[in-house]
Amino acid sequence: MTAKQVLIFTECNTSGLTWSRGLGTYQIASHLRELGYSVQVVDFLGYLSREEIFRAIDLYVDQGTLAVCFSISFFNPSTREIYFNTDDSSENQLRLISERQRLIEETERDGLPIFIWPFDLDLFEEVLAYVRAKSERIKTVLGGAPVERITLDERALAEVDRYFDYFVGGYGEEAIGKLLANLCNGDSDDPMPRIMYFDKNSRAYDFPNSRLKWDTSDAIFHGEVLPIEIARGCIFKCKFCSFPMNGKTSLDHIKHPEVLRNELMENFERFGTTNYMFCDDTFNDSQYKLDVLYEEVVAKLPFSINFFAYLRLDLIHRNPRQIELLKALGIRYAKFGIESLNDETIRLIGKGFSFAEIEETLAALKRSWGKDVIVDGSFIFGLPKETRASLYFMRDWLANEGMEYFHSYSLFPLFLRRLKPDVLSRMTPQQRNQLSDLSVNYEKYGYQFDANDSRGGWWRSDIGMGFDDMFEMVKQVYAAIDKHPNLRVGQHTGMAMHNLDITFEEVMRLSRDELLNQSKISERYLDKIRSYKEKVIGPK
Ligand code: B12
Ligand code: SF4
Repeated sequence: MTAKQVLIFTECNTSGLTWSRGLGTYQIASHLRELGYSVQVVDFLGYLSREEIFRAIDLYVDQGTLAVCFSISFFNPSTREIYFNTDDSSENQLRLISERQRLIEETERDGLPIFIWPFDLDLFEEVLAYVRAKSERIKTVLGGAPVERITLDERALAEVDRYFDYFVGGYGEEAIGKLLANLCNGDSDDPMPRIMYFDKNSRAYDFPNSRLKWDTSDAIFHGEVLPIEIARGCIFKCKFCSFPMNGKTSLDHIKHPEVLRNELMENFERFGTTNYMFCDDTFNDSQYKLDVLYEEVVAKLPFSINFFAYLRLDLIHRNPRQIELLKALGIRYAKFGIESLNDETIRLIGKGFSFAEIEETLAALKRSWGKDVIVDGSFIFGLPKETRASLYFMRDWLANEGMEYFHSYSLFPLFLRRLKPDVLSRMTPQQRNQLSDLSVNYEKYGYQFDANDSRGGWWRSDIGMGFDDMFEMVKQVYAAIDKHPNLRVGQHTGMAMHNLDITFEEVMRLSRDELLNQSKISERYLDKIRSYKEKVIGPK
């Protein structure tokens, strides 16, 4: 037993079909280990039975534990069901895997925010009581992407407030470091605030020199697809987007090339990893970053890498050299946040080009990338300045011509949060900073909410259409392309298929249905989860 222990429960990024580790959890764990804490991550929370959660607590929590944390960026609605299952038979577990996949798909396609408190709260109380029985001093901490949203929403906060001693919103290295130091020192004269937000002006955490060092206790599989950050933040500030480090200056927060080279080399040598999820909000937001990454990192590695990344298509249009450069870097799964096909809308939200230029750039990509890259298009139905005609046009174009360029789509109805003026006026500038311009000024953009509608995101706009109409269009596009021969298991899910030993060539060759029907995906997934559990919480 050491006196500086931390346990982090998390749920990896899962589409129900396959998984990849969520970067944020392990980034926090790696940072804390560097500070001298002994940290155990227990992942795949949604696949642990009640008995297994208690076993993990027995293994990793004792008198020396400072905090039990929950990292919830990728918690999903299906996490709930599994707790009540003690039946570990393959048949039952496979049923649960497909149930999980159905629930995730349904929730994502409903355009609901992905954060739905996944625990059965009675059980969660039992879990916390079990933790506290080990030592009254242990603190509980909630971290991860939805924390800002929860803490800014009175109703959401009220639901979970009593379970956590501390909430950390946004990038959390600085806050958790201070908090644990404070707990170690028993510093009751200088207590930490219960709710802490990331301060984007702070330079206390030296990101460019930081690296994510995986620990043996993380139980990384051989050849596992790993997440990595090349840079943090995004130089743009689109009207609908509220990522914590939007609008940064262009060369800020980029990791130094030798740090990246070392990270990639070490992952290769220890785990044989060559496949990555690039977690940058916009990977191609800086030409300098791409050039340095190629010249100083990738070209100097004794192996080549493959990766998934979020990209902006207008930047490729402005700088077509990126097409070949991205290919040389190793892009395999490209996800483009295009959002709209209506020129006025695109201009207003902050992605400045036209529909004609979109088509032109997609055609250029197709010519160059061909069968080497799987391309995903991400669109939002219902953004400002859309007209009825432009929305129907987008629906029809995506359902037909679009599939000549894309292998998959991520489609969403616009989700707007309704913020009451009194809540807004009570927010600190730091809290306001966590919101998109569209959520703060929705009236200015022509949206209204029904005062009696308790659901929060169900808006209507000045064109007489609302959230439900947008959701309907999303469903129509998905239904229209469901059997399209060009449809692939795309974006991050395609990349994560490598974790089930399915290669890029297979994902590219087989239509989505063929891949899902032929590859015994659930069985492969189940094998991996069992193997993870055995390594981290031991056999039954
Ligand atoms: C990269 C990324 C992905 C990658 C993840 C790759 C991987 N294996 O990690 C991929 C492409 C797979 C992905 C998929 C999805 N994503 Co995503 N993704 C992101 C993105 C752009 C960056 C996340 C990231 O890694 N950032 C870098 C790390 C360092 O930051 P971080 O994860 O936030 O971690 C920090 C803090 O959260 C905090 N923290 C985290 N854990 C803990 C724990 C403790 C104890 C503490 C103190 C602090 C702490 O400290 C960390 C380090 O600073 C974010 C947007 C954003 N900028 O946040 C969206 C985001 C996380 N994704 C989101 C969503 C919705 C999805 C999808 C559902 C989208 C979809 N429909 O397909 C899927 C998830 C599928 C699923 N069901 O699991 C949402 C999550 C919303 C939420 N949970 O409320 C976000 C916030 C985007 C958004 N729209 O708002 N995503
Ligand atoms: S939508 Fe994309 S490009 Fe725009 S601010 Fe957000 S991350 Fe940056």
